[in-house]
Amino acid sequence: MAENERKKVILSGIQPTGVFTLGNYVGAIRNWDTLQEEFDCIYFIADQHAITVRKDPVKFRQQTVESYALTLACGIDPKRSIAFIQSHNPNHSQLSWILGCVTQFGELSRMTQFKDKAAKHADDINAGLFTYPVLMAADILTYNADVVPIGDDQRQHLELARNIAVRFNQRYGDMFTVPEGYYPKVGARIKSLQEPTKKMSKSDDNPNATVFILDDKDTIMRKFKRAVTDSDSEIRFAEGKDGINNLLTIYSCATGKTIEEAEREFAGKGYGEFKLAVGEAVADYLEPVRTKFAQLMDDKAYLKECWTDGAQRAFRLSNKVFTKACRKIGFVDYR
Ligand code: ATP
Ligand code: LTN
Repeated sequence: MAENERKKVILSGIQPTGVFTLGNYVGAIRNWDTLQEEFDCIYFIADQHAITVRKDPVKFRQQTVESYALTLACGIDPKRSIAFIQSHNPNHSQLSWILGCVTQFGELSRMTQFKDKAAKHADDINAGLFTYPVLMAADILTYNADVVPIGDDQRQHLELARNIAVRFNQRYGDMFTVPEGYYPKVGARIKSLQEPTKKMSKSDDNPNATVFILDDKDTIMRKFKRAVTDSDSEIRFAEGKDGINNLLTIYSCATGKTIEEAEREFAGKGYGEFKLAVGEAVADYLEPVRTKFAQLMDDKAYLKECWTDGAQRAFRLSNKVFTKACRKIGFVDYR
């Protein structure tokens, strides 16, 4: 790389809404880890996004700390990357206000996640739930991030962030980098083990639907044994075989084998045997994360040191962009 060429900036966030799932890990976080080699990476716990749904403060604080520890346990190196907690850097919400003024009501009304969450929490359809994608755009644009690794469900939000960046640039002159999404080829949408047409989600009410990355081996095996399949008996990836397709995808992600290799390995074998093999593979795959998490949670002082340093570095970086955006729109300079 030439000296004057900057490394690309990668940025992503995850909500501290509970223990991360196998879906979060495969669809997002394990890619965050690999990308650290090549890029300048910024990763954060999106606690401001999480309060769009009502939370118990004590539990929420604990979950935010655990989520931060989990990202480190999943391989994020707080020295190589900037790893912090969103609310520790005020520039996100400051820029969000500005971006909200170039975002249309109609655009936000079309967000499917808003419609889903509004239906699910009909007694609390707050303004934050509605403007959430603007805050997400600010998260990304305040660092001029080039690439955003996310799962498939966040595609629409990223598209909006791109539109906001383009519109701002047209109105006020070149300012923001228009970010690209980075979606894993396999595993961009891991499905629920119980309803394999739905995505695997942290907040699913059915405890057998979701594998959490801190589940012990017995729990993982039990969940896979109960996974919904189909009335056919062939282990192959095909239209209409959602349960088996999901298990093949999970097996492929956990072992590094391709879907075709997995199909060959299990040709002629029964669903029961296959489910056990997927369970074993996932338990082995997640074991190092559990061990590392336990070590990190034993050292709160270290965690605090990491997120404080992360927030300071994040603030310095984002402040350059934020200050420039303020000038562009005509706010009076005071520095
Ligand atoms: P919630 O159930 O609270 O909505 P979630 O499980 O959808 O949570 P998020 O914090 O919204 O998790 O997502 C974190 C990251 O994980 C995002 O990049 C998202 O795209 C990705 N992700 C979430 N669920 C899946 C899934 N089932 N498969 C692949 N990636 C996923
Ligand atoms: N909205 C995302 C989390 C998130 C995010 C971001 C992801 C908040 N800000 C910026 C990428 C970039 C979610 O719920 N998964």
